Amino acid sequence: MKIYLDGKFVDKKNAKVSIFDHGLLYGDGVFEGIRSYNWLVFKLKEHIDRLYRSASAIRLKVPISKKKMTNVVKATLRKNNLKDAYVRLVVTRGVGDLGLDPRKCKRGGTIFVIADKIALYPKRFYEKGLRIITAKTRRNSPEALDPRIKSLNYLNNILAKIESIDAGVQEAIMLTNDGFVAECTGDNVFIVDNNTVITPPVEAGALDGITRGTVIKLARKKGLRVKERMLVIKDLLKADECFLTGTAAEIIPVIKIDKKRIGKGKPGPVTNLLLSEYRKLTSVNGVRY
Ligand code: PXG
Repeated sequence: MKIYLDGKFVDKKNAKVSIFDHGLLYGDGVFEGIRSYNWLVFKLKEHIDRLYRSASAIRLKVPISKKKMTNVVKATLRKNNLKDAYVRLVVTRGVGDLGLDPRKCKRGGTIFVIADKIALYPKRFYEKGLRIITAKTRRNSPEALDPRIKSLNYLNNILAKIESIDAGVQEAIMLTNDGFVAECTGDNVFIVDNNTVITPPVEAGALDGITRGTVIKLARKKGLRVKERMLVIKDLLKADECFLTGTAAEIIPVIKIDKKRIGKGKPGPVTNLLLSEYRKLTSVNGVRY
C-alpha cells in the first residue's frame, strides 16, 4: 500500500507522523472520507470543498491548493490500483510544541492520503436493517464545536459509538442539548412519513453530509416530498421508515430504535428505492483517475 504523505508516496510501514503533530496531541486538524466506484471518485469536488471549509473554520491554512489536492487523491488511487476504494484525506495543524498554540506549528500542516479497500457493513444489514439506540451522550453543541466542521476531534461521537457497542447494536442516534435528533455517530438520519422524506436541518447540529445532500436531490427527482425539519425520537418511532446516510454506509435501513420496531420492522420501499437509485448514480458519476 502506498500512502501520500507531505508531497511523497511512501510505503505503509514508513507512513509515520511526529508525536509532536498537533493532530495527534490535540485532535487539531480536519479530514474527509471519500469513495470511488468503478475508477470514478464520487462527489470529489464536494469533499474537497468541505475539507477546505472545515480547515478554514478552524483557521488552518491547507498548504496546497484545491486543484493540487484533487490531483493527489487521484494519484493515490492510481498508485494503489484500486477500482473501488475508500479514501481518507487528513490535514493536521502540523508539528508544534507541547502547548495548544497553533502558531507554534511552523511547518504548516501535515497532509496524508490513504486509499484502501472499502470495509462495508455486511450485506445482511442492507437486507434486514440495522438496530440502533439513542445515545445518552449529547452531540457537541454548535456553540461549543460546530458539528459542520469535520475535525479530527471525534471523541464526542466515539463515546456514543461505545454506548451502541455496549448495547450490542450498530449505531447510535445523538441528540442536541435540547433533545432534538442531530445525527448518528458517523451518518445522517432520515425518516419516511406518508411518502415524505424528512431529515433534521444541518443547523440542528449535524454534519452537512454529502450523501445526505445527494439523497435529498434523488428523492425530489423521484417525485417524493422532502422536508428538513427538527425531529424528536418519537417522530422516528412512529415513522413508516428510517434510514441512515453516509459515504461509507451509503443508505442503510434502520428497523429498530431502542428495541422498538420502526414501520413494519423491515426495510421499506422508499429506502430501497433510494438505495437502488443511489447505487445507479455512483456507478456512472464521478472523477476518473
Ligand atoms: N455525520 C457524521 C458525524 C459523520 O462523521 C456523516 C454524518 C455522513 O457524511 P457524508 O458526507 O459521508 O455523507 C459523517 C461521515 C467511518 C466514518 O469510518 C464515517 C464518517 C466519518 C468518519 C469515519 O464509518 N462519516
